[in-house]
Amino acid sequence: MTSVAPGAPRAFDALIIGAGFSGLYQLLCLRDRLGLSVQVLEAAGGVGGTWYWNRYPGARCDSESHAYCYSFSEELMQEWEWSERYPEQPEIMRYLNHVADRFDLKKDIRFNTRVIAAEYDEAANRWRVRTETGAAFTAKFLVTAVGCLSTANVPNIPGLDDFAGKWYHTGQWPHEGVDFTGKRVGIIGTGSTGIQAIPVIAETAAHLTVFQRTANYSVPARNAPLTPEFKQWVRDNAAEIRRVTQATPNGHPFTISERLALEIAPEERQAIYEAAWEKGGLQFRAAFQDLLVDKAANDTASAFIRGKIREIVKDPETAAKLSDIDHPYAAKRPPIDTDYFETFNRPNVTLVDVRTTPIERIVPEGIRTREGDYPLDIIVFATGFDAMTGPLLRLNIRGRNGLELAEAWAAGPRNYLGLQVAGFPNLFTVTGPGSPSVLCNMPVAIEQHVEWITACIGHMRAEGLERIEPAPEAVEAWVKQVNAAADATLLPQATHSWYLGANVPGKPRVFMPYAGGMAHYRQICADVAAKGYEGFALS
Ligand code: N01
Repeated sequence: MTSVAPGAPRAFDALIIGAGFSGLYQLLCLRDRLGLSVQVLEAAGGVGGTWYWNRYPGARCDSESHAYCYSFSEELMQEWEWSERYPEQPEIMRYLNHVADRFDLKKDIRFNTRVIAAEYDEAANRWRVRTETGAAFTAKFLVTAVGCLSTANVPNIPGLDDFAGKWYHTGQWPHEGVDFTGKRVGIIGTGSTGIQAIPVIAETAAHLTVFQRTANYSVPARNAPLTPEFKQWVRDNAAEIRRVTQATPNGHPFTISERLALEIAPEERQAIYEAAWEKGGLQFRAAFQDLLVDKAANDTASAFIRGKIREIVKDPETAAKLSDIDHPYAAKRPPIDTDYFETFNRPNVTLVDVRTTPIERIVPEGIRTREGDYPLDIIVFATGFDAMTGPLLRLNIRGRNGLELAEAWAAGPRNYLGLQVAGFPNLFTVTGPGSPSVLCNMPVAIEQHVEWITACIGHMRAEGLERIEPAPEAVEAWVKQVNAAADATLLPQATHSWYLGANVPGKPRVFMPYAGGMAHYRQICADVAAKGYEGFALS
């Protein structure tokens, strides 16, 4: 479906913004389980959310495929078969299109429809939503399903407009792809995205220059095709996989060891790290229970990975730059990779440390650092996102009495359970800041939120209630809990991470996701509902 022309507002029971993992399932729940009239407004030309936009070379999920999917439908779990240990971007797009078609969702989604404003009309108890094309919609309930990492952060480096070559942000990658053959390419950023893209770009570029500001840990992904036996095991154990993902703090299908890193002999610990390194993937951080709470324990993991970097990278100077990491392991979102460190052994790859020799400007021919010029044909910005609050604030949401969300959150996000903001009745934010979201395997966090929101709206309809919003005291208490949960971990010690908003100049430094664990959070939300939506005002 294409964009709609301006005209009289179209009225629905609920509007959902976004057609990624969250929006699709929220549509299914509100429409098919509650019988509401629902419209999804989606800026992209298709379903997929983050996977629609992030088509950069090497884009692949770091969660294992058998858990990076919906678990609400046994039939869906049985009929879909993933091909590799980690799903690649095109395969995730096929999956989400399959889900959308299987449940007949697309007929209620308006694509190419970017929301530019949403305002609460108190007298009518309706949200009034406007799109870029001037179309208008109203609904009692507004659900944002806009993702946490969907607002590209292109750094404001002087001279970009004068660059004579082409430049791209990984989160807004052209659908037709980019041909690097024979080109001098520069990439800025060594987060999860850069670490995935760098080895793939290096394969075809004439030369790749990597501009690294903060060195990063990475563990091999060990991606591989799934065997027929494993696929069968997944089908046979679907219920158990679901149970494990719902019971673990991070929503992944593996449990975290009970062992403490410092309670065993160094040789035994080394052997455990070696085995985890060989196994690969995000479960490296599950090798010991205390890696994210005890700095001395974390130092052992950190030292192990730095040792691996120095072993893999042949040039000692490059190895030193790559292993000079300034934060605890996994305090920033830990990447996993396929041949990332190995790529620096290629003759066509150069590492530039822009912490010691900062980028001064972009010139027509390339990038100028304090040390000199790097001539380039293409610049790739793997510079991340205005995370968590960015996608919500750009919707220009106004609540009661015209209160802007940007104003309510001027000092950082403040809400209750990451689900609702005081002064914004009937607005629900799927995986909003203050919820586990990005610290969790996302589909697990999404299903929990969507099901909670659905049950809440179902309850309101059953009880004849019209409005729900959090009490200011509940917000106050939750913000404290979010801060306390973060402070009980090493996560805030990575002072420049996007979890803290530190990657976007001027953004308030507030630890945004809830770090108390998904399973614990699920229980808190269930208890709140069981106590008649404690902390919310319903009327
Ligand atoms: O972004 P990032 P990302 N000059 O913010 C650097 C998810 N994800 O797109 O650390 C120079 O992590 C910045 O440097 P520094 C995952 O949750 C998932 O890589 O700020 N450098 C950093 O190196 C992930 O965490 C998957 O000093 C600049 C990099 O750019 C999140 O998305 C795959 C700079 C940005 O790293 C974001 O990852 C990929 C500047 N002005 C991503 N500005 C899968 O699961 C920024 N940088 C598949």
